[in-house]
Amino acid sequence: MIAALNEQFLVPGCVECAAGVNGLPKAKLEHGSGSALEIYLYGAHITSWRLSGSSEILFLSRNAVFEKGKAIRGGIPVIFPQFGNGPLPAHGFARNTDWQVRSTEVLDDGAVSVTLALTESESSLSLWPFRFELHLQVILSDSLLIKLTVSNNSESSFSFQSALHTYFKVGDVSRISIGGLQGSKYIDKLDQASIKREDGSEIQPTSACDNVYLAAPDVLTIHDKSEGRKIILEKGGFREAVLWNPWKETGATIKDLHSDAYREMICLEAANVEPQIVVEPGELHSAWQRILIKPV
Ligand code: TA6
Repeated sequence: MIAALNEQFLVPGCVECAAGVNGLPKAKLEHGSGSALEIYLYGAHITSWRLSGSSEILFLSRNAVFEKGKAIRGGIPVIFPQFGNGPLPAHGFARNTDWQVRSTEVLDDGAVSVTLALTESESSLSLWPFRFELHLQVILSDSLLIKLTVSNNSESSFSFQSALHTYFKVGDVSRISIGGLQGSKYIDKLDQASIKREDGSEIQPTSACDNVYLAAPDVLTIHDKSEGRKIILEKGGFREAVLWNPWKETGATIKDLHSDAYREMICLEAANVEPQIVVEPGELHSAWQRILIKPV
């Protein structure tokens, strides 16, 4: 399978497919700036991104399970068509499904691009009775741009939720601050889903948090004092932003999180949670996030 993938999609020095953990196929992307990324076809799941000479930017649990039927813990899970719990499996089925490579190329500006696709299957139709096509385009340069397009190939409209559930690696979660959310209304999922308003200009997590910021600003930051860097998350077409850290007690109940993993991770997620996005037959919806890293 790997040989066939490289036969069709190898871009020497830029994109190469390889066997990852447990033999699961992945694509390795390399950019001239020294930036490198890995994405598994299973779940179209980015598991690693690092800049030249920098440490890993994404958190990946040392207990992550690379097996069909279980989402990889960390990296950037692709959430579709449901966010969180509901009638479908938690966070939907896209992250637990094999995607197909659709294209690989070097763009005019030298950025390295791979597009993965997912369409309905008997399994997805049994859960969610709609024909669709997802495209995840990953564009690697000295920043990371990810575009998620949802096409409705059904005879009727459908509504969905989506997210790029990014796990950022941090030096020490007690020494980070999240900026850009001041004044935003949010659902506090740890306090009976009560609606609150963020009054802090910089959020410094000191305990478990699970907040869905509604119609959140499109430029957010994570200041990681331990790593001496600022992570900038820009988004478009994703209205919400989700901030999550399970902290010590809940973290200890999550089997595929290694011990005390909460200390070295923060999830800041571009998402569409509520209201759901409605797509008419033959129409599509696009959303994107770009992550930039600045030394501070
Ligand atoms: O995005 C935050 C969240 O919805 C939390 O409520 C928590 O459940 C987290 O996602 C992880 O979900 P998972 O299904 O990957 O364990």
